[in-house]
Amino acid sequence: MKPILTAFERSPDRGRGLARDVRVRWALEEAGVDYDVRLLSFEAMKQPAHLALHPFGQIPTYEDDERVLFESGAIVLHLAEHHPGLLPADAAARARAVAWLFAALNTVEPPIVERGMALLFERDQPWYAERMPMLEQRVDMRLAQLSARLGDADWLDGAFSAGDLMMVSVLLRLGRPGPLDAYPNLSAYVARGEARPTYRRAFAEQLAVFNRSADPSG
Ligand code: GTB
Repeated sequence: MKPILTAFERSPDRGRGLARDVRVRWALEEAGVDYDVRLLSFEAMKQPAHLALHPFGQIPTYEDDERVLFESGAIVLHLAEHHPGLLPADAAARARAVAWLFAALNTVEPPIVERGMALLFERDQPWYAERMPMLEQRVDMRLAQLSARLGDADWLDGAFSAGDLMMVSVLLRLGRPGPLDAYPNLSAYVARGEARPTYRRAFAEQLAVFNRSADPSG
């Protein structure tokens, strides 16, 4: 059986590639694994059939002959561990690549999500104007640190790895124009990730899903 990924039937980002199935699609493309997609409405995500796969009723999930996984980080790590190309062979370098994957998810993504949620859902709140500079500053602090570490390297630690795949995916959530513009090396880093044919295929696949949902006759 081909692995099955779950994704939004109609992504609220309107095909901008920001939902977390895209990072898994990208990892599948990097791994050279052909896959099927089960598309879900918000309602279907909360039904028992999907809750059996994902305790929080979200996408993405990943199923193959032997396992069902949820959490985009766990899925990407699983793919990276079982296919060549996303983790270095050397044990110490491998551990560092995994550390970058966790850093993307646990250190860099949370302030980015917090800022994104405020921009989307809190604009009408009386405290929005007061809170926003703090959220921007938290994102900027991480970008400054990441920029200093990346320097003029192409990738975070040697060759492209699952850590870069996840970091680029997370940074893409900032949108452009946006906070990345102050960091030319990070902007170039994200552009390098996006330029990979594997990312382009992953992006195109999710966009095709959105376009079909917007025009089911087309
Ligand atoms: N920690 C989990 C993981 O990494 O897999 C988080 C999974 C998650 O947040 N899934 C979201 C979801 O299923 C979709 S990706 N939400 C539905 C729900 O919780 O009921 C998050 C997302 C959603 C929308 C946009 N957007 O429109 O721009 C971007 C990202």
